[in-house]
Amino acid sequence: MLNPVASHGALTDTERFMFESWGYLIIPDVLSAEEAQQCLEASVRIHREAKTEGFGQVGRGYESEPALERLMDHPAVLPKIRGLYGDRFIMQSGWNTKQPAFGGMGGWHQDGSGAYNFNKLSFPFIPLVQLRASFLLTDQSQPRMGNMELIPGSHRSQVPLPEALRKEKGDLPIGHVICAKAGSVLLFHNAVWHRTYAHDGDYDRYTMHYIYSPPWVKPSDRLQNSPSFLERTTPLRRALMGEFSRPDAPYGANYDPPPFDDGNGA
Ligand SMILES: O=C(O)CCC(=O)C(=O)O
Repeated sequence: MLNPVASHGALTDTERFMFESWGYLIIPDVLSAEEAQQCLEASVRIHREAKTEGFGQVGRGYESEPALERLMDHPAVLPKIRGLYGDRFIMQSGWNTKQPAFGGMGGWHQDGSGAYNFNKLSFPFIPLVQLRASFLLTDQSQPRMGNMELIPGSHRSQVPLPEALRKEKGDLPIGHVICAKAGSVLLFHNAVWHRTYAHDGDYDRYTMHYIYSPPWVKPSDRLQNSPSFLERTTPLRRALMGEFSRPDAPYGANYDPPPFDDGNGA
């Protein structure tokens, strides 16, 4: 199977071309087995706390779980976000999703917002507004392990996915079931058609999704940042939470970029 596999760290020209062509990249071995296990245990805790039943999404887990907080600015992934966005962006949300044991096929969709959908910004070429880094926390190296399934290049399709396919959840010869180990990251464009694939295992599958957006997009997993989280987290993470000061009216004259470790922010 062809795979748009990317390395850790800075976005290369080849990776940029792959991302633009397919709409996603797969970054293997971002987390060690031990780190993935810690994040998995954290995921179980936050879903238990939130009392999710069946398929469920819990936001803000990075505030209470240090293992998940560390993924917000992971050095294997954050440089790819910078490579695609430049230096000024925020982490718009962090959602932890559970695909339950023996969970069925999810519905095909593009990411967006019911309140003001992204296809109102531009159609058919929907802009990059939510760049998602999905950390796989359970093994998904074979199909039917609650994998993500994406349609390569569909973020550039001039026609929507036929309604019949979306309703019936049928298979599609161009659906790419992402097969990767726990600790791998899938990085994808909001407009790529995707769905959660079936899960035949007798255990719950967890994936931690971080969504990065331009700085003028409102966060979607929180109405306000947690003051105690801001107080104890790092300056870079505070900036990613949208905590920066602007010199004037919204974004007119720019603002200082987040304090990236390499000091190269422009
Ligand atoms: O974790 C998953 O299975 C993906 C969920 C999904 O497609 C989404 O949140 O848009």
